[in-house]
Amino acid sequence: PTTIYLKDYTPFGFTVDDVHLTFDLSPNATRVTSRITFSPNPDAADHTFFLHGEELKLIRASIDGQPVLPNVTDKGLTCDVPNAPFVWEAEVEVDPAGNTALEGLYMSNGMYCTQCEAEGFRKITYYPDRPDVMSTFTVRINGTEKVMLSNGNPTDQGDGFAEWHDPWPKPAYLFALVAGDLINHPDRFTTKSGKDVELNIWVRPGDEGKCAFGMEALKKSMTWDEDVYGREYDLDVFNIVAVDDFNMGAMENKGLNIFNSSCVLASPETSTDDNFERIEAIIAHEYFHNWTGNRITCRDWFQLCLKEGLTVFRDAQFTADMRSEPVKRIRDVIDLRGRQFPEDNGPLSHPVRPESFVEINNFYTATVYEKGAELIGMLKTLVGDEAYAKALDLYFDRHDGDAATIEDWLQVFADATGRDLSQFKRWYSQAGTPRVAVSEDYSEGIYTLTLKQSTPATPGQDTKQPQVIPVAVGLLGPNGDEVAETRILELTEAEQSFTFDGLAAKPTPSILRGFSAPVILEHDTSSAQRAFLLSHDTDPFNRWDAGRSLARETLLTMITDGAAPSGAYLDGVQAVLRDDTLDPAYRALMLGLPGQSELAAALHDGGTTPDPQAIWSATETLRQAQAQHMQDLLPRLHGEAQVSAPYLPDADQSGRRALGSAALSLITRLDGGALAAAEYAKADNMTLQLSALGCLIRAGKGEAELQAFYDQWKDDRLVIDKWFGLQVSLADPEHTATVAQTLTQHADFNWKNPNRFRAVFGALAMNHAGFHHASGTAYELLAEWLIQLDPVNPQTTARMCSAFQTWRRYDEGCQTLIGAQLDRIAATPQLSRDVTEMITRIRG
Ligand code: DPP
Ligand code: ZN
Repeated sequence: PTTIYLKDYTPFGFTVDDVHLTFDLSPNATRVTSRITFSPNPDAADHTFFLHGEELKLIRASIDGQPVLPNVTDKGLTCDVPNAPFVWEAEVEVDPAGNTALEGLYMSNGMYCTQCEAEGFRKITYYPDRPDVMSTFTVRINGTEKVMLSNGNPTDQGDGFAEWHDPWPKPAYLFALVAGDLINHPDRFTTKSGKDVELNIWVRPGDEGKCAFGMEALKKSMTWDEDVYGREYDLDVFNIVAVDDFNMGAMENKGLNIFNSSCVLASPETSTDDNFERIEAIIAHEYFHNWTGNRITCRDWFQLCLKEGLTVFRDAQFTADMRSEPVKRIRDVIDLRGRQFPEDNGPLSHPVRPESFVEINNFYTATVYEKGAELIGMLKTLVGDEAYAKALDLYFDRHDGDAATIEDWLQVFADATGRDLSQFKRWYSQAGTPRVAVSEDYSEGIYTLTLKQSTPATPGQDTKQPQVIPVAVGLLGPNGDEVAETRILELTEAEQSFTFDGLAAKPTPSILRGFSAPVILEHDTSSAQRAFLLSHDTDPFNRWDAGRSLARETLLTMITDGAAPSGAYLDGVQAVLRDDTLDPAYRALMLGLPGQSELAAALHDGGTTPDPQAIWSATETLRQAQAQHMQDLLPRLHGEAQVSAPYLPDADQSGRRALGSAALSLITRLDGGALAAAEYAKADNMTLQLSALGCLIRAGKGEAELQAFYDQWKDDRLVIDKWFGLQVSLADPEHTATVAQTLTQHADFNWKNPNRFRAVFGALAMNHAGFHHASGTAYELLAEWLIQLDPVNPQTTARMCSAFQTWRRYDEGCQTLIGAQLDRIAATPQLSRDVTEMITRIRG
């Protein structure tokens, strides 16, 4: 396979002035006719006329009306062309019904749809399928489907056809087409400047009752982007379509967003509070791409973080504004530590802006998205809110209509603020999670904080340069009062000291407030100090994190020394949970424990080989201790969930349910499931129903409820995904692989549907002790199914390979077992480029 490098970028030899596409739809033989005006690109040195094209049957081609015979390979075609503007026409045939990879034009439940990011358009027609080639598109769809949609505005429609025109030049990855028997949930929105926009969410018949929440989220997103970023919508219509078979969450195609149905359809009976919050965030994310991604796109795929990091950052701001800022921040950091840190500290580690790839689909990662968003947050912290706003205005002004780079992005900040960002740029090129070691000194009223940064070697990067790390620090006095307000320390050297004076006594530092940088803090501090921060810190994030680090510390000593659960932790958390003035959602987060994979990483970092079984047992023991310790408090916490008002998936109600559910899971450890069974029986929304069912499964009960749940929901595919996932993720480690294996035999296990495949195998990989069971059966089961899925859907298969990325942490036995499965996958004939790259990188 060919490796593509950032340093090799050259512009395409031609510009595209306009694109006309005609689709004659037919399930196995859709004809696509393209008419494209090309002109020689004066900025390009190479004028080879190469058009990408894969899995296409070329019927005919012509230039300026004269038939031509291009040179066709399995990657595309070349052709001799005039040294002046010319009109290229081609007719190709594609097979949407046979397209199981869900890339290009394919069918899902009898409906036509497309996915072109990153490189799917080349499976629709011959084209320069690269993001820096932008053009207006005019599309005609001929077919018998009731609804036929494409990008932009509708221009004409009649019996058997529909025409669309998108006036905004766009790269081909933003092209979309949908045709099928769909029903719309319509609404309208008036922009700030008075433009009337028609909004639609299109779904399969039967799903029309699950669109209202998504529509509200869309309107809120539109208002928010006007208010906060000054960005208005720019077409007459905005369409969203829900599709069942989809490799990712959703796609921001211009004016025609296509969503995995799990990321848009919602109802209180079938969706949990977490589903609602996620749907709201994803709708916002895709909508925000209209400016950060579509109006300003990426020059090449190495710049993916330019649109994704920024758009994730924007959707996080939106969620914080709609709900609770500290709760959103804590949840994002849990996610970052749970998904991005393992990636950044293992064989798949790569910079936020990668410098090479074999298959770009393998780089839609937590590093590009979530660490990419952290970089935007740090930039904002470093320059301040006002300068950030000014820089963003300049970015939109200067680059509207461009295919831009990270250099362009940073230049805007440099110009708007006068700041030199050359050191900041290292965040984009250096992979790995920086460690920041803290030491303290106090004498004669002066407190000195010494910070030392280092980043471990990552694949291809043996040594690292110091990065600029904004460390937000506040100081607390002995009685818990804040004696120094939050100050941003800019750590730019390998080691640097910062002083605070005028202090009457040695303070307790609260470091990395709000998680001001995506680093691992190494601070050798006593549990008394952590407990002190847990009860006094004014920064809600650090207060939570103090509890988290106490939990981590006690779990680690339980695992390594067989110690008993720490009283300081149990008392400290109990005190926070008793405080009714605190947001229930926040208190629910306080009850959480570090993930078992995170504990494995911490052990490995400290030089101990993690034993997944021991980690699981310690976690169970600590949970049991929590339950006993808080026995008297739990009924009151559980009572928080009893909301008498009609169900609303808002921050207030969902926080109360989260706390109630966390309490129920502890109560189940004491009463054997009596309360959970009662709660299950009376639950009238999916959040409470699923949490009660989860408690029962964890307690080794709930067989009857599982069956009842299935019977109740067997016709709702999104709920049945939950049914599959829950059984695997909560299975006892001794039986996890068997449970997963049995479920793959279930009549409803439609493995070609990515949501269903992920429900089982995503959950298998997440069940840490079950996945890493010493028998190796889970590894074997996953490998077997990855091998089966690869020829059908390489993209989803490759994504799931990352389950093996942490394999070098574990003992030799595990490594041998996983190594054998990696070898087995690698030896599979005709393995896809996607999976080949993943396995090669994971094996190292
Ligand atoms: N660009 C999509 C998103 O992140 C994924 N393909 O919104
Ligand atoms: Zn995105």
